[in-house]
Amino acid sequence: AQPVRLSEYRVANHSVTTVALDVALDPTATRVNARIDVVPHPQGVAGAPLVFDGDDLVLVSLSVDGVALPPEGFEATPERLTIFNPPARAFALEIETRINPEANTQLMGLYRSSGTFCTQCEAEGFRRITYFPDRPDVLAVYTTRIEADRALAPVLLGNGNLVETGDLEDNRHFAVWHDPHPKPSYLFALVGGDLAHVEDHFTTRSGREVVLRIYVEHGKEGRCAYAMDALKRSMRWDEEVFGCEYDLDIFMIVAVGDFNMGAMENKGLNIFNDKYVLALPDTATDQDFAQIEAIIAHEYFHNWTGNRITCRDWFQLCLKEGLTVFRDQEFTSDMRSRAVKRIADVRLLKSAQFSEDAGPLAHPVRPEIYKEINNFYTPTVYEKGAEVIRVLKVLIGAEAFKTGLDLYLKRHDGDAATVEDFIACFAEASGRDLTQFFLWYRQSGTPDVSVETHHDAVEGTFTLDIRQSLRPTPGQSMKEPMVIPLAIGLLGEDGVDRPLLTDDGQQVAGVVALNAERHRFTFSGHPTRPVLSINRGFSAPIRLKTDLRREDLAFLARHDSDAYNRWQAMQTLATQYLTDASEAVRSGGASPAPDILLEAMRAALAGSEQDPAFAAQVLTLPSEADIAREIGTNVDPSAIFAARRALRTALAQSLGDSLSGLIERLAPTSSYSPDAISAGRRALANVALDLLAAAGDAERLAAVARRFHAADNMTDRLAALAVLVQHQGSDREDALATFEERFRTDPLILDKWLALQAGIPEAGTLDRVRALMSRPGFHATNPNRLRSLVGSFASLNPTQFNRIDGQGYDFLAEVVIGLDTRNPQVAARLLGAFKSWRALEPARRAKAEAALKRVSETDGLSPDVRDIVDRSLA
Ligand code: BAL
Ligand code: ZN
Repeated sequence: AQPVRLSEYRVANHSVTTVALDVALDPTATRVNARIDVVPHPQGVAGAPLVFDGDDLVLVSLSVDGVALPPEGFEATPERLTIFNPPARAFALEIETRINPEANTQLMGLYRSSGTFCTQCEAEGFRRITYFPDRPDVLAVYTTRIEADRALAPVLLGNGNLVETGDLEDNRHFAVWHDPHPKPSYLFALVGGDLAHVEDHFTTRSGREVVLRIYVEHGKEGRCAYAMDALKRSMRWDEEVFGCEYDLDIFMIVAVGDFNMGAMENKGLNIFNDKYVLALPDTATDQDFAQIEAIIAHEYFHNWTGNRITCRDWFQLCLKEGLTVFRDQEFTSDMRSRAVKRIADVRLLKSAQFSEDAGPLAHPVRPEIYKEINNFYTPTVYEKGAEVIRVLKVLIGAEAFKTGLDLYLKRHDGDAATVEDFIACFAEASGRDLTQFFLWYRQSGTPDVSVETHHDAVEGTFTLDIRQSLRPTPGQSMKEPMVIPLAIGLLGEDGVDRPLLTDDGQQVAGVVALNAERHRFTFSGHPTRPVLSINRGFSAPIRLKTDLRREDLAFLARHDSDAYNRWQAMQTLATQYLTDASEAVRSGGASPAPDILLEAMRAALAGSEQDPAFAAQVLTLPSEADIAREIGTNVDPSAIFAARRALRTALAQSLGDSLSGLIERLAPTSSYSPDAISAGRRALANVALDLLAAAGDAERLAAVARRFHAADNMTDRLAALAVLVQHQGSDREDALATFEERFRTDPLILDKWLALQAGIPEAGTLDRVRALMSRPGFHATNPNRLRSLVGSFASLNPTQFNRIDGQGYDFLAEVVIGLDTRNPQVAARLLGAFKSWRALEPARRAKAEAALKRVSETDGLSPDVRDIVDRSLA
């Protein structure tokens, strides 16, 4: 495939004002009649041929203003429709195509999921339904008529408002939907099937009555209450916090089982992976409830940031995704705990995005070139995209930020906008030149910031010498210094923040901004050495090195007024210990003494019941992947695992009594509720349980097994099972069998069971995963099943994916090659698990490279997998 470049953006030569689609649903031969009102674009090339996109299409007929075009007047291939001499004025194009939803295993365009007809058009799926200028800057008003056999599809849904329904001959019926808001084709959707629904209502702040419906498979209606409640809270919150009001008479969510993404924000008709809709205490964990709340909110928030204001081209994807993630993060922070949400977001950013930024798939938040846009729905676009907006807010202040955002929502309503349009609103609102800030969108890679401190007891000054650098990343060998806001505090011996005074005695706010490679900041009024707390709240997405001593980190973990940095201090302490210990395992030397870390953990445990959700985060050690990322090169996953396991054993032995006592005190006194406070108590109890059992003590494991059997909710049941599967023994297999028996008819729940088994850090796991793939209930075409089993194995089981014999890599390569012909998007996503292969020690690196080369040498790879494998090997 030819690369697409931002620098080559041109308006479409032909734009579209209205689209009337008439779709006669049939499992294998759906007929699509599209009447498309076309106008030559005033800035397009005059007299240019009309070129519409297609993908796997069969043209049946074509006319212009009601007159069939002669064969010499056009060319139709599966990928393109070209009309050589279109009228130089507005005209109506009528296109009939025939498509086969049943055969659509890519799950892009119109396809069937368990018998339900549904669509996925972002990014380029609409062209699999009809020929169209399938690009986000072509905005049109859509009317969709859908007809089908009533028995096959009694429910027919489209974008916008329902305007007509009726019966037809032969037991067929139809529905007509009209969406008055001009939209790009990627937001088109339709659904037809035999679905149940639950209904509720919402009155917007200006008095619009909105019907809310969630459509699910029959029998699942009872699992929608939490999603519906989350939707209503999202709608109210968006009015109150961002001034965004809903703009149609109905808002619908349809849950389907086969879905490439998490969910999709089609106008008025969100289509969701059912994983992010269905929840009851017995079927969903606290984490599931939280994710449902966040994703319902995210898709709903797109109604303004994405739909009312869309993207000019796919390079601007972060314009809607980064901003909408930022908005859903704020929503969750308001609904739950801001500090805990911040920690969870930073954990995700570091594990998914920092690792991407450090490897061969690194790309800027706003890429400038792509071969396959599906591969750019990445943590960099989403999570770093949100972080960059947070950096902007810290830099210009909350007030100017709000003014800028209000301006953006007003000025660009109805536009297909760019990141430049967005930033211009904040430059105007703040009166600041944001040229340097824009580097956050242009330069890939995570900035390294190092801080050296110096205390002068005689002068009473404390000096920070700060240096920033940015390593080369693919396509970017030279980098410019970034603007980096660092929120700071200086703690006195009593643990209280001291005033921040410059050397001439002026008090300064708690943020210093870097804009050059080196900076020196001097603070006065410090006869004794203060302890530096820096990058509070993770004010910038950087890799930070300081000269803080272990005692300082333990002090910060206890006293920092910034909750995020209390957590970060403990993480840094544990990470430093574990990187040293991993090195010791590898070299056969003695591991360092973990005394300071143990004491810090003991202190955290003692105060844990004041804020259980926060304490659960503090007591969770850095993951093996976190430690690998910190080590950076020549990584040996087995050594990391051994070091981490030894530390967990030491913690279990040292803190055992406190952990047992805590678990007892946190025992629930009332029935399950998914609220944040109750979830926090469960989280802390389950972190304690996991640590307590870490030494593999038989009595403790038996207690975990009892807890598994007695659990009255999925959170506690799964947490206990997760502990048991980490330890060999009959309890493990018994518990797995009990779980399977109980939930064997529910694939979404069995996904959790698959994921736990895929994560077992033992040599037998690969065989287990292969066996699970062959079991009758495993549908190897369903993205959720694949992600749970294969995705978990490749991304969450470092020792087994990185087996020294290379079989983990071979397995993933084999799955990707097999899947690629059916679902390239999911195949490419799974292949992304190789993103850190170059950081491995030489023996594993060679095996990973060989597996990647095998994929690369496979004939007929999809553009999706070809793009990932080529970039991975480059
Ligand atoms: N637009 C794709 C799904 C999402 O980010 O909401
Ligand atoms: Zn989104």
